[in-house]
Amino acid sequence: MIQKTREQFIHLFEKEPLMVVSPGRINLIGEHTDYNDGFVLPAAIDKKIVYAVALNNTPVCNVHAVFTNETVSFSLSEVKPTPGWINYLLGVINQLQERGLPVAGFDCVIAGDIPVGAGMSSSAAVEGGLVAALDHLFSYGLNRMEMALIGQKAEHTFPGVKCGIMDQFANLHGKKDQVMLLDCRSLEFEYFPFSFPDYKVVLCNSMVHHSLASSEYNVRRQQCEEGVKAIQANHPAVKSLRDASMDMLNEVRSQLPAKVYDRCNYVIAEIKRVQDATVLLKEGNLQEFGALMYATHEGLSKLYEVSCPELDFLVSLARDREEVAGARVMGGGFGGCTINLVKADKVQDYVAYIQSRYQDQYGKTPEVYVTTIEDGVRVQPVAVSH
Ligand code: GAF
Repeated sequence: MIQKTREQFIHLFEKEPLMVVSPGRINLIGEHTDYNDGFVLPAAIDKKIVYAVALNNTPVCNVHAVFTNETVSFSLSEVKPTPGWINYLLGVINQLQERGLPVAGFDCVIAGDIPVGAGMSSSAAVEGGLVAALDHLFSYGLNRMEMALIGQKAEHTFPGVKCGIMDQFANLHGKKDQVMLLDCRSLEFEYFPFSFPDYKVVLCNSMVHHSLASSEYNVRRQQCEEGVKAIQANHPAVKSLRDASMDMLNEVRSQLPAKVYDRCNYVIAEIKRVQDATVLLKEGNLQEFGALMYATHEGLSKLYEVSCPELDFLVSLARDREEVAGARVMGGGFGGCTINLVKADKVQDYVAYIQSRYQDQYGKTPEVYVTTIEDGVRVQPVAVSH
C-alpha cells in the first residue's frame, strides 16, 4: 500500500513525496479510563493510514483520499470544521496554526486499511500521521507526546469528540511487539514485551457502527465528571475518578442518578483492573489476564452501557471456546470490534466458528483481523538522488 500510495501521488502531483505510515491501535485492557486520569494498555498494530505529502509553494492544500476517490482542496486562511474525513486533517492544521506553527500549502494522498468505526482508531491515525508529516516538512521539532496532544485537541475541537489521550498516544509511541502501560495523568509510560508466541490478537468486527457513538461518548465523560463533583464534597482532594475509591463513591450513592453511579463504579473498578492485569501479563499469566478482560466486558456492557447485542454475542461465543484466553469490546464501543486472545494454532477454527454463528444470528459475516504489534508513526524521508 505504501508503494501504491507513493505512485498515485507521483501520478497526480508529479513530484516525490514524503511517506508516512500511521498505525491503528489495539487496547488490551483499560477502556474509558484515559479521560479519568487512569491507566491504559494499548499497542500500535499493522493496520494503518498511509500519507504521501509534499509542499506545493501555494497557500492551498490539495488532499486526495484513495478510500473515497475524491480530492478536497482548501485554503489555509479558511480552516474551519467541515463534514467528512477532511475534518480530522483540518482539526490538526487548526491546532498547529493556533500554536503559531507555520503551515504552508501541501499536496497529499491519503490511503489506509483501518476499518472506520471499528474501534481501531482510524481517526487518531489520520491525525498523528499528518502532525508527524508536517513536523518533518516544517521542522517544528515537536516530540511525540506533543504531537499526540495536538491530535487529541484537534479531535476535541473539530469532530467534537472529547476523547482521552490513549489513541493518539498509542499511534505515535507504538513499538514492535511491545505493549505500553500509560499513566494518563502524568503521561509517564513503560514498554514491556507482549511475548505470547502461542497466542494471536484477533479482532472480530461486529460490523455495527452507531451514529450516536461520539455524542454518547461525551455523555459518558460528563457522567464521570458529575460523579467526581459529588465525591469532592466529602473529599476535596479527589480530582478525578483515578483518586476515588468505591467507598467514597458509595458515600454519595443516594445523591447520584443510578446511571452516574454505575458509570463511576465501572471506571473505579477498571482503573484497578488495569494495574492488576499488567502484573498478570508481566508474569505471563494469560489465563487470569483473560478473565479480567471478560470482567471488563461485563462492566462495559452492564454498567457503562457502551456495548450492543452484537458485541455481547461475540464475547459470549468467545467464552465458550477453550482456545480463547479472554475477549471484550475494544475502544469507545457502541459497535466496532471485540479483541480476542486466541491460541495461534486454533485461530482458523475459531474464526470459522465465529463467522458461521454470527451469520446465523445476524445475517452478516463479521470481518476478522489477526493483528500484529508494530511501531508507531514512521516517517520515511524522501531519498535524494545525486
Ligand atoms: C476512544 C477514545 F478516543 C479514547 O480516548 C478512549 O477513551 C477509548 O475510546 C475508550 O477507552 O477510542
